[in-house]
Amino acid sequence: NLRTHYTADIKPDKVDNGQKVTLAGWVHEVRDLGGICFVVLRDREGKAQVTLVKKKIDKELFETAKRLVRESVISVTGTVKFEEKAPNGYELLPDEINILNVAGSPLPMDTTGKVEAELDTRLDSRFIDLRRAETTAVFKIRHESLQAIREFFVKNNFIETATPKVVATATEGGTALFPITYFDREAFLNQSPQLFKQILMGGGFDRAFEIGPIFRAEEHDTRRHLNEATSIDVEVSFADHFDVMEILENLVAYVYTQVIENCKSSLEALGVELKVPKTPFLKLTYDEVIEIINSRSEEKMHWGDDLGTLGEHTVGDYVYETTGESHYFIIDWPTEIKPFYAMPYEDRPEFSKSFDMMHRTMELSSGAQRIHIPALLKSRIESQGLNPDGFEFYLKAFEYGMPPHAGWGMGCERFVMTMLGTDNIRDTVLFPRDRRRLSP
Ligand code: ATP
Ligand code: AMO
Repeated sequence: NLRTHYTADIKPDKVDNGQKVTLAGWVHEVRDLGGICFVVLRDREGKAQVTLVKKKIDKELFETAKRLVRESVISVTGTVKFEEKAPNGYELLPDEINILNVAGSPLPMDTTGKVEAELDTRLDSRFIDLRRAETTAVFKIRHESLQAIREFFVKNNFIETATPKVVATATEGGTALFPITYFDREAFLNQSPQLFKQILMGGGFDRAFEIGPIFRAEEHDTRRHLNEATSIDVEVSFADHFDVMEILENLVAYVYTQVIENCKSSLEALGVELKVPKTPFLKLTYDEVIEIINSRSEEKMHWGDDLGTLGEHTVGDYVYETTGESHYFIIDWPTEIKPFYAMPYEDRPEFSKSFDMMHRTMELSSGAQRIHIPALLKSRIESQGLNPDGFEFYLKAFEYGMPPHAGWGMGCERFVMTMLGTDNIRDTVLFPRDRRRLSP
């Protein structure tokens, strides 16, 4: 048996004092004090101190321990001794140390946290970086978030779907496509499940969600853009934008609750104290947002402009100062700056039934009630300068009984990033893809 327990499982309520256990992991540190040698073994869940007293132990075992190379993989069988002075309240008195693989040295980066590595170095050596407790913590929380998101959708009667990532058309104007060769034709990596999730509404799925990759050939190099991101997508029939905003804010609050409940040690490792956002989130109209920006910021904004980064921060700060909350919605955007599928208000068609869900620091999600009337949809595609021929497969679904529907998409990485206050979106992806980075 290479392992019987994780280091974190050795607790008085689970293991007896004096019990034999086998731990496995990496050599975090070796401290040879002459008469006594401490080996710190690290696994996914934490660290354990292996204590070897020279006078009491087999000479060869003591020599093996002393000579262990940092970050080598070992398995240690020994006796548990609960000991208050030891780092986790116990130490392991070994009978056997099994070296499973020796690590080279010097290491490409430090794992002890004594030397702060650059993000680029960390990403280049992700296999080492992931051994750091802070990095593991981010991905445990990302895992818990996705788990909670699925749970929320299942509880709320959604069907999980998977739509193609190799497609023939664009969906989101403004961001570029990655072309690929598909046999003898040109195809693209999908920017969003948008068209497919709408077709599913025509198919009667009623409430559908998807968690999957989206690809955007955005050339800018920012702290919040990736070229491959994970999108959480939702579409709901017989619903308007207000209905799906309510689903979104409840989802956000639910995930925060679950992470607080289930990720205590990860949050602690990151020094993050989470507070569940209060629902319902504040809703500001686009017009109110212009007023806030123009009265509080140097950057002037005209009707029909998209929000710049400075504008986003001005409004985010305003909301935070007045409500103490980071999340809010911007609703009723000009129809002309939203994608073709957003439903205009019947009585004031220059405004659309669309929204962005914002965090104080950035946009987290966009959504809208969709156009379900085929003639209107076709004319909106044309007036955005797109060719309806490319959308034939999509438009067809609207001709034979498409219910009114609404939905949204939220970037998983931005969600995790804002939750944890991470500086760079690349910290929330195992192997980020950006303009420069194509491997690992
Ligand atoms: P979406 O997710 O809908 O694309 P977003 O918040 O990512 O929304 P985009 O429209 O993608 O915003 O990108 C525009 C934002 O990115 C603007 O806020 C702009 O300030 C910022 N931006 C665009 N190009 C650059 C760049 N080269 N350097 C820094 N920031 C940029
Ligand atoms: P939008 O283009 O606003 O809307 O994208 C939705 C959300 O996806 C995330 N996101 C990104 N995250 C990291 N890097 C990127 N390059 C990137 N691009 C997008 C953001 C963003 O808010 N079809 C609509 C959604 C809908 O209406 O259902 C859409 O794609 O968090």
